[in-house]
Amino acid sequence: MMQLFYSPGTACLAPHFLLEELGLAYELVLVDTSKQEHQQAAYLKLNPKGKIPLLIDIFDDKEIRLTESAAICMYLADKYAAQQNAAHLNPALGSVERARLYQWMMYFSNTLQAELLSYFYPERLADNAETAEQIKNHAEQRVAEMLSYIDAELAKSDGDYFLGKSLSIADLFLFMLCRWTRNMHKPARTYTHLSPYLARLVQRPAITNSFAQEALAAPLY
Ligand SMILES: N[C@@H](CCC(=O)N[C@@H](CS)C(=O)NCC(=O)O)C(=O)O
Repeated sequence: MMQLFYSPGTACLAPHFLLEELGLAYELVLVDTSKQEHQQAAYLKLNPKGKIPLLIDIFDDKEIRLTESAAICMYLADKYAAQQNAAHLNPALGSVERARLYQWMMYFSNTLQAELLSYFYPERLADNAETAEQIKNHAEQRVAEMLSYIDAELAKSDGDYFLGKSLSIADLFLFMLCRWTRNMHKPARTYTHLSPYLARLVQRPAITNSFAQEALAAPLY
């Protein structure tokens, strides 16, 4: 059976939401980052980067070990969305919607997520606590600018979801990143268009089930 290695609330959340949306059978394997389990030999053997998440699946009778949250979402949607009657999660290859999906998945993962990692791990970018604090503050300001941009883009949607009328993996990925801003001075839930959008998403059974399975308590986003 497919396995998702997770630590509550981390970058495993988007793949977790997606596994639930797709209604797939999978096993959740806890690798608790708060106990440094991601740095222990057993996990490093599977994922030498020592990061969460990791997905293990069987592909053409061979085991595939996949890392990078966004890539895992794209892989799962490519492989399973049509099969699970959820083709809407993954617009057709070669379509304008698919191009827009690529654009947003890249922006979310290599720009917003990267900035959030600077916010959460500023000490890795600094030699002392004072500089780390500055880095954290600057990262928070840049995240706020990005959320303003995302909020304005969301306003252009002609439906309830980021790419229009259908839920896509971009929504699941963005929800995860928005959740990570919940303790900032200006969290994603306070933006005009993100506010009702996140409130709608959080009601999806796939999202509530994932939160329950990861034992995450309110505030959820
Ligand atoms: N780009 C990677 C980032 C993975 C990542 O940094 N995960 C964090 C949890 S959100 C982690 O493993 N942190 C533990 C550490 O860096 O020590 C992805 O999206 O999968």
